Amino acid sequence: MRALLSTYDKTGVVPLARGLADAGWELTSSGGTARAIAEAGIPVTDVADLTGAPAILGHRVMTLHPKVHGGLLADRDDASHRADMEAHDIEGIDLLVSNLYPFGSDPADFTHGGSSGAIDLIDIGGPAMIRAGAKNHAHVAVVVDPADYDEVLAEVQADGAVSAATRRRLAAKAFATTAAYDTAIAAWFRAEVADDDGTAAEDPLPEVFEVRAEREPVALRYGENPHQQAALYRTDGADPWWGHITQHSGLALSYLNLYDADAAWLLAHDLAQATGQVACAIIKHANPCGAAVAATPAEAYASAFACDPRSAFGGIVALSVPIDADTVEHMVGAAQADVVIAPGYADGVVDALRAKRKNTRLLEAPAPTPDPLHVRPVSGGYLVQEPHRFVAPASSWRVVTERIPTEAELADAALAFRLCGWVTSNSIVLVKDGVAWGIGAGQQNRVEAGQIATAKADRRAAGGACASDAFYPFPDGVEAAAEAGVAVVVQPGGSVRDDEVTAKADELGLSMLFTGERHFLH
Ligand code: 93A
Repeated sequence: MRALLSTYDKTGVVPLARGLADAGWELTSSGGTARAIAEAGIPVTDVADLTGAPAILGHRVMTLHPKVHGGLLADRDDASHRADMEAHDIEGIDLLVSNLYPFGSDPADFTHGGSSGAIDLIDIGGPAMIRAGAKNHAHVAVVVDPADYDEVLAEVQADGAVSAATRRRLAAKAFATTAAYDTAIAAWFRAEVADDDGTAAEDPLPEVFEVRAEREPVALRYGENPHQQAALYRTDGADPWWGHITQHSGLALSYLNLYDADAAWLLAHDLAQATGQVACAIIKHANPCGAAVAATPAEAYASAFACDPRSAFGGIVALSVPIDADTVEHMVGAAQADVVIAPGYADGVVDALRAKRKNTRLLEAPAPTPDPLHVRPVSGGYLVQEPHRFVAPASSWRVVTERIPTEAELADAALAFRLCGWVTSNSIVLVKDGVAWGIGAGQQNRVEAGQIATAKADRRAAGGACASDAFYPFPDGVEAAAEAGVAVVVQPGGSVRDDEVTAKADELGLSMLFTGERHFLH
């Protein structure tokens, strides 16, 4: 049995080679991989000795040879293939172990065979072998992920070969990997071309978008976690905002980048539309860690960032209006964002941001269009509902306490309640003067959501508003709000203990509003 090993990421390759050699397999390997294996004292043939052709063109042509591809593609059950193998002295390859040049990483860090630069990060020989072996999975096992080495070696040690079922599974993974690799390259080219001629990439993105999310250094490789494969699909007939992105700078988009960018984009637009002001939202793990409305983008950004600077690191920043030079001054001094998304960038802004944060993905996107339905997967199916929306206007809310809120408090209450609807339940949001100062997200009880919001706000919401996405079942939630120093509490109402909760608000000198509308978000 013969294995061909050609890996850029050499993780685990030596123990795998040793195991294969111990099981009696012959090993062939490309230059650097062969060196690593030979240095460990394991017998290995350099692919150049197999082909009789040295690596040429600065290693651009190394494994691209009929003896390699013949060995990978030959159907050993086909007499004519066997005759060709015989005639051309081709030996079958039973196992291919390969992973690719880290396209999408910094070209300055890449030197391989004397070549460097973005173009030379495009691996040609590796994908060709992977696709060839995966096509011929009836005879060849293709391993593209060091995480699969142990399982493959165990099968070899137990049975002398890799099973047909494993070969099939590995082939599917192999094609997913090369597809993701090529879509990352295509995305990079699209951005380069748009950059060159100064136009936005006008073509909508392809049906299957370039997201098989990202693993550094190989772009667009996985889903929420590295062991999950992923892709983004467009619903038939939908024309989502992300289909019209122009990416001005930064790394390729990952699964979570897109998920969080969607949340940020929808929230920024909803707040802008609801308040008539400029809105900024900063998202981490699908929840806002900052949100503000203001007269200018610089002010909105600075306020949103001030909410929770620690959490904003690596976040997704969305602004409802184009980003101007003033905003950039705040941004370059603030924690790095993974993604910035805006309807546009003033002259020089992209260059200024790119110079400071070359990895940050700078996206220009049209306004989001509402989906007619909200679809969420559950095991074996989908839950479908009308999309989340706010129906009851603030004018319909009821003051239930002795104290009546002021106009300014009402405005803060309206923003806080709106925001609460965009925060995973149970959620409590504290707002003062158009800025969220405390966001408590995703807690299993409302009191702790309030405590988190109160701690984060650190008295900065004093005199402002506290919103709860659902009713307070007990008076203790109102006590947490009072500790934040807010003047008004806004909540749906509807608990069997509404009287007790209202009495507590009266006792603490707070105003309280019932909206009559719950805004759970899961
Ligand atoms: O430059 S290439 O596209 N030309 C090739 O013929 C080729 N064959 C394998 N890159 C090629 N590879 C890649 O080299 C593999 O995909 C792998 O990432 C890397 C392993 O090279 P080495 O063994 O010399 O470290």
